[in-house]
Amino acid sequence: MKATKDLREYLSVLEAAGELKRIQAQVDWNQEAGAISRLACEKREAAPLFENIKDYPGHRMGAVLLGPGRPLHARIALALGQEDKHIPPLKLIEIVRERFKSPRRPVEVEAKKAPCKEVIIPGDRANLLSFPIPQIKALDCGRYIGTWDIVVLKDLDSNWVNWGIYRCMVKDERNFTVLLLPAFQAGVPLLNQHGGAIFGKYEAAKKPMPVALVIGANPACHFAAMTSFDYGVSEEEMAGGLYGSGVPLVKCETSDLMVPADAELVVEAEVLPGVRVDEGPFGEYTGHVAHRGQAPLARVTCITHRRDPIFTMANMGKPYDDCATPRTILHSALVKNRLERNGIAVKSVYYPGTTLAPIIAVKPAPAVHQKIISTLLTAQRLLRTGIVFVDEDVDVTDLEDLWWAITTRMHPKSYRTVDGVAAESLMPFLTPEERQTGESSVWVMNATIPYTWPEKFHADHAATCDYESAWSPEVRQRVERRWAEYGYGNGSGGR
Ligand SMILES: Cc1cc2nc3c(=O)[nH]c(=O)nc-3n(C[C@H](O)[C@H](O)[C@H](O)COP(=O)(O)O)c2cc1C
Ligand SMILES: [Mn+2]
Repeated sequence: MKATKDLREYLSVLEAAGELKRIQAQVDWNQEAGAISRLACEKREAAPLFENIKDYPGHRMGAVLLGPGRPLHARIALALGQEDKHIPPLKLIEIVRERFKSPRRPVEVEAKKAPCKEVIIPGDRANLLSFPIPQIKALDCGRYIGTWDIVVLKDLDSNWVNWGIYRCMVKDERNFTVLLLPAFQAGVPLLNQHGGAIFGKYEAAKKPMPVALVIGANPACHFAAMTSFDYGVSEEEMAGGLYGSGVPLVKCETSDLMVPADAELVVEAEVLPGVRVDEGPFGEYTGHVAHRGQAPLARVTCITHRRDPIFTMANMGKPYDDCATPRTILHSALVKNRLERNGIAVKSVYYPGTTLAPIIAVKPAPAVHQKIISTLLTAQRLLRTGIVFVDEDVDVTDLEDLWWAITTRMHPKSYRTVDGVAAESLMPFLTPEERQTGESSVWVMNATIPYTWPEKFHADHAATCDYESAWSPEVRQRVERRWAEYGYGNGSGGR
């Protein structure tokens, strides 16, 4: 089945699967919608669609629409067109891996056929505050228009178009901040974020940078925008890969940028060179606040939207939220493909939680672990706090299995760090010095049994002892055949 066509189709798929809750009671955009949707994440309740928002009659807002469900990845599976929301994560990762391998060029549609142009408001009449932009948390510094968004930018000196999900805060009716992180810090190229790298070029040329802030496109587009592809990769085409065909795009009114035609709301703007305003703190995907201080400012040039636009918000915080949940799948697929392209075949990759530290099951071989570390570090953002290597018998999606491997197979003295790697500036563990240099460390845990041990030594001291490994197939077949005869049922157990 294809990925869902637009946000509205996705909402009906969610509702049919018990993953959407329409809330008709009046809810305040100021903190209440934020608190409800965070509690829904923590309780794994259905995603709220607020249909009655204080001060905004007629407006609707969906929250945490790609957040944690039942099971965790239910909404990701549904957005990607899976009929069974219970599909195991490793299967979903394989599906995404294939789709990432077939990017598709977008398809241009005429403005009159683009739903996002049903209403066009020129810049001099535009008012951001006419939309129900939420103050999500008490500790956030303001109202965030861009959380579940796509920030569309075009490189200054090439045809590369970049999509990224970056947080954007409303400053007033016509201005908002975009958290574009500097491409360089203390002279060190970070390239952590492509938007910041592109803006750096405009700023050096003292030119305003056209930007389109897209809200409520089909989920495949947001998935592409939140995946940390390499510099120069087109998220537009990756969105087409995830979507199953080229995504329909339409030209902006006030720039040459192209935006998803099915989006609910598009804010066209210019980011001003040399201007910075206060931004932060903001509750972030690490489960901590991240305060940065200053961010570039964008001035609105036009707003276009669907009739009765549905506003959407993410609610970042301690896992799981709508960053961590999709990225456990997206980044696992990205990394497995990257390793494959570099000639390294691993059995499985999984990023639990915040997607900052992958668990990789790989057959031990000379130098394989170091090759994996090097391959991931060339990507800048795929290895940010640590990495765990496990043997192929470990289920990388099962944290109990992982902890068993770490506590029994990892030699305590093998724990190590790789120093001098690019720091992720939102990490709470960074020291004041590391925030200046942009350099930090990642840890490596090798929870695999050394492949160099003689077979007899391994068999006597380190062979696995579970049902699969400790009995012959004949004995197991007999036990399984007679299972009901012993009085056991067919249930799969309570774990
Ligand atoms: C809800 C949400 C908000 C995000 N906010 C930011 C942000 O403000 N700045 C940032 O650099 N990345 C942010 N990210 C992560 C980026 O989307 C991600 O790193 C992506 O790869 C950025 O695109 P780029 O690789 O083209 O720079 C956010 C992700 C999500 C899901
Ligand atoms: Mn990019």
